[in-house]
Amino acid sequence: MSIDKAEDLDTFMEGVISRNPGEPEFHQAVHEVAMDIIPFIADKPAYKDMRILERMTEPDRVVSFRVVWEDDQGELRVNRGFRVQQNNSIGPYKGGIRFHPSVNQGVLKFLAFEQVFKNSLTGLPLGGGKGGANFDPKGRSDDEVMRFCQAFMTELQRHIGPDTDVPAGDIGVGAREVGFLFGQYKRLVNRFEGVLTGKALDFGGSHIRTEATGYGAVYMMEKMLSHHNEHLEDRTCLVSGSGNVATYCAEKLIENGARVLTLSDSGGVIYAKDGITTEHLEYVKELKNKRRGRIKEAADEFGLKFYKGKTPWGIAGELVFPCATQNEIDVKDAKVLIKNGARAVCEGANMPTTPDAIHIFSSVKDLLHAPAKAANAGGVAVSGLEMSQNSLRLKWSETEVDERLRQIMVDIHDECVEHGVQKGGHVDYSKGANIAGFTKVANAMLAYGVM
Ligand code: NDP
Ligand code: 2IT
Repeated sequence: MSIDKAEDLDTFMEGVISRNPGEPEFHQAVHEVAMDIIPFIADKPAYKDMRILERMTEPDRVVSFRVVWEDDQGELRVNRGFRVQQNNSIGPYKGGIRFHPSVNQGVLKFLAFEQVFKNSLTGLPLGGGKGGANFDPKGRSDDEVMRFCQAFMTELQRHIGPDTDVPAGDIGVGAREVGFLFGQYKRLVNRFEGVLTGKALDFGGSHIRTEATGYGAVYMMEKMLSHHNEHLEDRTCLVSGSGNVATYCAEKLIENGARVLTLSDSGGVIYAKDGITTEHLEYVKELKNKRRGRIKEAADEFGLKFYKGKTPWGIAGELVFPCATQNEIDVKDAKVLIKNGARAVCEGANMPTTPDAIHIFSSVKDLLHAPAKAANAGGVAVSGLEMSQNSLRLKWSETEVDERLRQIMVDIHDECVEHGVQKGGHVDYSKGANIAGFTKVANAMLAYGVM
C-alpha cells in the first residue's frame, strides 16, 4: 500500500487491517500510534517517501514453533510458541515473554510494536520484540513449568542471543520461569551470557529489575503530578492486578504515603478502605510467587472486602493504575472513574485502556494520562541496565540502579512534555510518547537506507 496520502489515517489503517487479518489488538496498537504520527510526518517528506511508518508496522520477522512437553501424568502436551522480532534499528530486539492461554500472534504483534516505541523512549540502545506461548501456568506443578520452559527454550535459543534478541518476563513469566529458561539456554549453547533479563541476583540479575516496572510507574505519576504542582501523599489509588507490576507499584505508593485501596486478579478485587498495608502486600507477594494462590485468600486472611468477578474501576479513587492486562478499562469503567473523581491514569499494563475509553479520558480537561509505552518503560529500562552490567561483568548497587531508573522516568516524562504540550499548557502524554519514540527509530531507519 502506498502512503502518498499519509495524512489519510483511514487509508493507512485499511492497509494495516487487510495485511494483518484477525489481529484486532495489533490494529488497535498501530491505530493509536498512527493517529499521532501521520499528522506529524505530513510535512516531513523524508519519513513519508521512505515509507518509515509502513515499514515499522511490518515485523522484521515472526517465528512460530511447536512446543511439546510431558505433564505430570505422563501425557504429551502441545503448545505454540512465538517470537516477534519487530525492529532492531537502535539495538538488539528486546522485550518480554508471555505465557497465558490468550496468547496468539496478534497479541504478541501488538506488544512487540508497542515495545519498539517504549524502548526508544528509555534512551537506551534497545530494539523491540515480544514472545510467548498459549501455555497456562495456572495449576501446573513446578516440574511441569520447568519441562515446558526447557522445551520452549530448546527451539527459541536458535533465534536469540545477547547481541541479537534478549527476552525477559511478562504475564506468567517471572523469576521461576526466567531461571528455567536461562538454565536451558546456557546448557544448549554452553556459554554464560546475558541473553535474558530478569535473572535472579545470584546469576547475573540486576538489583531493582523485579521492582522496576511498578516503581517506574509511580515515578512517572509522581513527576506528572509535580509538573502540575501536586503530589502523591495522601492520594487514594486504585491498582489492578496482583502480579509483578501491581505489587511493586503498590509498594512504592505506600512508601510515598499514598493510600492503595485495591489489588485484583482475574477472580475479583480486594478493597481495603484504610489502605493496603505493607503486611498485606508481603502476604500477597508470597501468595502469588510461592503458593500461586488467588487474591481472595488475602481478603479472607485480613478481613478485607472481596468483590468476586469485579475490577477496581467501580471504587472511588484519585490515581488509577491499571497493572493487569490489555483492554481492562472500557468506556463504562472510564465514565465511572471520572464520575468518582479520578485525577490521573498511569498505565502499568500494556494497552490497558480501550480506544473509546481513551477518548473519554481525553475529553476531560486536565485529566492526566500516562500511556503504557511511557509509564511502564521502567521495567525494560532496568533490563537494559542489566544488559550493561552483564557486558561489564559488574553489578551496580541497589541505590545506583534505582537512581538511574528514576532519572530515566523523569527524562521520559520530559520528552512527553516536549512533544506533547498543547496550546494552553495541557500535555497530551500519548502524543508526546508516540512522537519521541518514533523519531529516534525513524532516524536510524533513514540512515540505513532501503531495507
Ligand atoms: P503477572 O503475571 O505477574 O501478573 C498479571 C496480573 O494480571 C495477575 O494478577 C493476573 O491475574 C492479572 N491478569 C492477567 N490477565 C488477566 C485478565 N485477562 N483478566 C484479569 N486479570 C488478568 O504479570 P505482570 O505483572 O508482569 O504484567 C502485568 C501487565 O504489565 C501486563 O500488561 C504486562 O505486559 C505489563 N508489563 C509488565 C512488565 C514486567 O516487567 N513484568 C513491564 C512492562 C509492562 P490472574 O493471576 O488471575 O490471571
Ligand atoms: O512489556 C514490557 O516492557 C516487559 N514485559 C519487559 C520487557 C523487558 O525486556 O524487560
